[in-house]
Amino acid sequence: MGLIAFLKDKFARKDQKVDKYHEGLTKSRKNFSSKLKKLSERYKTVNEDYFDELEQILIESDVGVSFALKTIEDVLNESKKERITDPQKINELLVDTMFVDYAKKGDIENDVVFNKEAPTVLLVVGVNGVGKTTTIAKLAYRYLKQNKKVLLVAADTFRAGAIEQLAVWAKRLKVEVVTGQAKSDPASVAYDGVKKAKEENIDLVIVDTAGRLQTKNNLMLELGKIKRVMAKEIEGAPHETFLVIDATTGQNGVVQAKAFKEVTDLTGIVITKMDGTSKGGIILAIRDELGIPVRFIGLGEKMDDLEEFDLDRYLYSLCVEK
Ligand SMILES: Nc1nc2c(ncn2[C@@H]2O[C@H](COP(=O)(O)OP(=O)(O)OP(=O)(O)O)[C@@H](O)[C@H]2O)c(=O)[nH]1
Ligand SMILES: [Mg+2]
Repeated sequence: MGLIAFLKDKFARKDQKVDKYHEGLTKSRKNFSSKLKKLSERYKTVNEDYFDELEQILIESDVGVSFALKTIEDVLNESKKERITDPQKINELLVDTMFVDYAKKGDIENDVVFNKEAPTVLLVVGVNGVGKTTTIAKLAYRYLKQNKKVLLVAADTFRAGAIEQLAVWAKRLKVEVVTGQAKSDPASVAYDGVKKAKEENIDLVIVDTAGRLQTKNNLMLELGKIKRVMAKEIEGAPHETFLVIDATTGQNGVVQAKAFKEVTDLTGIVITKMDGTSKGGIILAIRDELGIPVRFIGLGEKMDDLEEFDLDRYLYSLCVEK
């Protein structure tokens, strides 16, 4: 059974919740699967032009040029081998080829793994305005629902209003937040946060940081300091470092991820604003070029608009009209 048939079968079952993904990825689906369909309707059998157009559709959905070229080459070889010339079959082969590598890996656990002995510390980084603070609120909401004790730390002392923004979320979520003075050293706020977490048996500490352009060296180095002071208080902290990327920035997100990866150990990526982009292929580009797992995706501005990344749900939502 091809992958699309498998996914249709899987998500036809009522217990498989896919609605939020499907809705959030509407723009991406329209861009990708509708274009594939239109293309297959214009050709009776495939030829070189067909593959060129297919490649263009892939690139336009932001899977990254190298991933697009590699995929098309694989599809071309496979279609020759199997003597497939029917455009619709080629499209199915394309989807299979794009995803078979990832699908083979099986279900990957993206949830935060909690320490048993000490608080788990999660540091959230990224460039300006990508959705770090909102994602933190969403993550806090998620783990509060699982009865975890959560503490927020406002280590963005740089942007006016940032502390207040996190404090407003904290109030709404009914969790405590550790803050410092505006313009004070973010590392010292981070230190106060983990110290308090240790004293109060907190399960999860989420540390918000200022948006920083990957080209600003001093700000990038500041992340190292924040990490060092936290590790002094809790062994191995931060246990998770999530880079937040705005899906609407397209390939620039890959550039950001590469730069952050150079200066700090990232354990995961959160892709936000998937609901606002037609270029949902960015997830594949990130996975292909960086090898860092996409752990969560943001599908809106509300507290519950965060979903664990799940390959099957993603593929289904990108490729299948219900
Ligand atoms: N549609 C949509 N909007 C989002 C999502 N995540 C965040 N936003 C919006 O993006 C804007 C910026 O979000 P913030 O959380 O303040 O971003 P930030 O990275 O903390 O910004 P700085 O602290 O200034 O660097 C806000 O208007 C959010 O509501 C998402 O998944 N979907
Ligand atoms: Mg922020």
